[in-house]
Amino acid sequence: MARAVGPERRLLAVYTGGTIGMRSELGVLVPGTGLAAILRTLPMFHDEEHARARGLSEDTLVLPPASRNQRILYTVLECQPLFDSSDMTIAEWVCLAQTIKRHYEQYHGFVVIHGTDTMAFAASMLSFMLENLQKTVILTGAQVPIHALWSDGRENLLGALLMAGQYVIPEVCLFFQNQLFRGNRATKVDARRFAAFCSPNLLPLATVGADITINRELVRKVDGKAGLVVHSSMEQDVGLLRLYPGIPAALVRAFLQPPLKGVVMETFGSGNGPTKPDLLQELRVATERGLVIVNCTHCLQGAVTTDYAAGMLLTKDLRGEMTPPSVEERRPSLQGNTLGGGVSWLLSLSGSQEADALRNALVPSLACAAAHAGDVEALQALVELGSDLGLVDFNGQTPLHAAARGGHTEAVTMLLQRGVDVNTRDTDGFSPLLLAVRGRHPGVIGLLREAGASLSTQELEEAGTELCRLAYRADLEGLQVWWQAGADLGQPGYDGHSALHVAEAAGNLAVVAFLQSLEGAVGAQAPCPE
Ligand code: ASN
Repeated sequence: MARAVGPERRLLAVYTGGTIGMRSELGVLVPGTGLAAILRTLPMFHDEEHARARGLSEDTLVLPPASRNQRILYTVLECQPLFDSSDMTIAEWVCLAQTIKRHYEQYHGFVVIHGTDTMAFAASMLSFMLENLQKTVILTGAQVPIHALWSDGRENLLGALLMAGQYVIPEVCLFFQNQLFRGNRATKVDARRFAAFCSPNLLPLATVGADITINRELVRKVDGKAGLVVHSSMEQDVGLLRLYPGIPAALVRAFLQPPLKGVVMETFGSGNGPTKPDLLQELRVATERGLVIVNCTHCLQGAVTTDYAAGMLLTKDLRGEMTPPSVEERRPSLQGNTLGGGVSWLLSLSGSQEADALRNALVPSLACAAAHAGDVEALQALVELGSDLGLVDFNGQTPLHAAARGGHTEAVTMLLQRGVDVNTRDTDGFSPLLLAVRGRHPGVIGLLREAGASLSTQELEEAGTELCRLAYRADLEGLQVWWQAGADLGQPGYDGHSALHVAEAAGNLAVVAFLQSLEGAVGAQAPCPE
C-alpha cells in the first residue's frame, strides 16, 4: 500500500448499472444511460475550467483538486446493456475482468459502478479472477439514484474515485458509506440504510472521515512483478448448500447430483454439521464422485476449525478471503512463531512463585500444540525447561495424544522415550492409539503397539459399527488400521451384523477376501508385537 504520487492520476470508471444511475419509468426504477453527462454537470465530479485549460478530451472528466499538486482524471466507460445487478451473471463478471485487463496499462486505477444487490458477489469474483493485481480496483454504487436530492451515490462515487486515485491498494475493494472493504469480505446487510455493507470478519481496509485512516497491516502486498492474469474460465455448476438442523439426507442427495461440480456448504459454528450417518454417506458418495465441497460457516464472525468430530473441511487462502487459522490449526514449526515465542518466553521467566505457577498452567497446552505440530525441537525446549511432558491439558490429553492424532512418528518416538504413559485416556476415554487409528497413521500405530498400547474394552465395543461402515464403503485401508491396532474385526455393529456380513451383502469382494484371510477368518486379532 502506498500513497500514489504524480501530478495526474488517471482512472477508468466502468459503469455497469445499478440504482446509482437509475431513472423512474412507469413508476419503477430502471438502469439509466448517460451517467457521464450527469457527472459533468456536478461540480464535485468535474472541474470544467481545469479541463478546458488542460485541453482534456470530451470523454475525460477531472475532479476538483483534492491535494495541491495532484489531479484525478477519469473516463466513464458505460456498459451496454446496463444491468440491475440482480441480473449479473458470470458472463458479465468475466467481461468486467477482461475490460480491466484491456485497459490495465492505460490507467492507474479502476472504479466499477455497480448495483448494490450483488456488488459483494461481483467484488469477490473479481478478486479471484484478477491474479497479480498491482492496481486499485474499487466497486461502488448507491441505495438512491445520484440525481436525487438526497442520495448516497455522490459520496460513494466520489470516495471511490478519491481512494483509487490517491492510493495504491492492490486489491479488489468495495467502497460504501465512507468505508473501504476488502471485496471478498464484504456483504450487503441492509436494503434501505445508506450503510448497506459490512465486513463482519475483517476490519475495513480504510475509513474516510475528516482524515483517511488506512489499515496498513491489512492491505495485501504486491507479490513480485508478475503481470496481471485474468482467470476467465469459470465453472457454472457450483452451488450453495446451507445446512440446517434436521436437513434430510434425501434432499442433500438431490442437491448434490450431477452436473454439480462444486458446493460451498454453509455449516454450523466452527464448521460443524449433523453427524447422521445417512447424511455423511451422501457427502462421501458425492466427494468420491469428484464433487468439491468447501466448508464455510453460517456465522458472520470466526472461522471453520477442526476442533470438533463433527467438523468437516478446510481450504487455502488465495486473495485474503480467509483469516489465517489459529496457530494450532496451522501446525507450524514452533521456532520463530507465536508458540515458539511462548516457549522462549517461558524459558526466560524468572523463578518467582507467580512465574512458576504460570509455567505450570501453560506447559501442558504448549506441549500438546508442539506435539500436534510434530515439532520435536519445541518439545525438547520444554523438556529443558524442566516440563513434564506427561501432564494433561484441559481435554485430559497428553502430548502423546496430540502427536498420535497428527501422525508424527518422530514426536511419538521422543515422547515414548521420555516415558509418557502410552495408555492414558483423555476425558472422552480415548487413547493415543485410537486417535492414531482415526487419523490412519500406521507408522504411529506400530510404535504405540510396540510400546504396549492396546484399545480399551470401551473403544473396542464402539468399533463394531465403525467396522461395518468401513466394510460397506469397501474401505480396506480403514479396516487394516483397526486390525493393526488389535481390534477384533468380528466385533458386531449396533444391529448385530459384523463387517463380514456387511461386506458380503454389499458385494465388496476385496473386503470379504481380506476379512476371510485373517487367521481363522473373522475373530482374529493382529498379533501384539513382542
Ligand atoms: N437493484 C439494484 C441493483 O442491485 C439495487 C441498488 O443498486 N441499490 O442494481
